Amino acid sequence: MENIQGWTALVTGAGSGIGEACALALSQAGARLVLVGRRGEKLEALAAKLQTPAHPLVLDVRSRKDVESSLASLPAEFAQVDILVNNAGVALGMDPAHQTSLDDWEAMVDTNCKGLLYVTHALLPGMVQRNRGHIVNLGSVAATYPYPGGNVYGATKAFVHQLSQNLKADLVGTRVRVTDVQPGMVETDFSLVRFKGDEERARKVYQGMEALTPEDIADIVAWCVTRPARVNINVVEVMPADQGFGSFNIKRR
Ligand code: NDP
Ligand code: 8X3
Repeated sequence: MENIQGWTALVTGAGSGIGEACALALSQAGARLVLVGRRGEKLEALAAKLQTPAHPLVLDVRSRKDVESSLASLPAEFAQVDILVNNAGVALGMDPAHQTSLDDWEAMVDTNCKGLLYVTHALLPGMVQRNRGHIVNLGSVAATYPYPGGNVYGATKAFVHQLSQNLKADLVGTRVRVTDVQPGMVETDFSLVRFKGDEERARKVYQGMEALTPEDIADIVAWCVTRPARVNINVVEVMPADQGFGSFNIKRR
């Protein structure tokens, strides 16, 4: 088992949901944490709960300039990032493609794809140089299974999947690992954000079924990064027992 005691982990979107649970789990496993997100108060509150040193970093991953400068000037004790959890991500809207806002599409691409790239590009060379690292990307079942209204959100997660596989291809022979964790329904603020603060609509998504918890996903992330160094978990797809697959949607006339 890989002992990550004293390693440095950077989690994007650490202020809530899956990111927060991952930060807690990695701290419990002994890692110091860089906590990235846009709401400083959430990051500060989490830092106060962790048992290991933590550095809250207010940062919008969509800003290439800010990502580059912030990650190049991390305090010395957090500068050598060993574990990157690319978790920050959004789904915005669930309307059919011809009725969506281009701003929403662009925000999803900017966050889920480009933001993830900026952070990865900043941290990967150091991991390779030190010959130690693990990038865990938060993908989704939406990368594989289409659903009505999933249009660009699913496409961004397909990007995350293929990028993860291609990073893995480039990193063969190094001790830098890459994992794509693809959850189904996890009860977080995800749907509240997707439906722009409509609490009633967000609640209905998880009504009458038992969704996964952020801790379920954090448990998987912690398991992936603590496998022996020779083991690379490429992909983990996970759904609630209460979630399954739909049939083809046939329009009959
Ligand atoms: P949350 O909305 O709780 O978490 C998303 C986090 O990302 C927030 O903490 C948010 O913080 C942060 N974030 C969003 N945009 C940015 C940005 N531009 N820069 C920095 N941080 C940002 O939802 P989840 O925990 O559910 O989502 C986490 C990841 O898991 C996402 O990538 C999502 O796509 C994925 N996922 C979620 C599933 C689910 O059912 N919940 C299923 C499959 C995958 P802040 O607003 O403060 O910046
Ligand atoms: C989130 C899971 O099914 O809502 O990525 O798209 S789903």
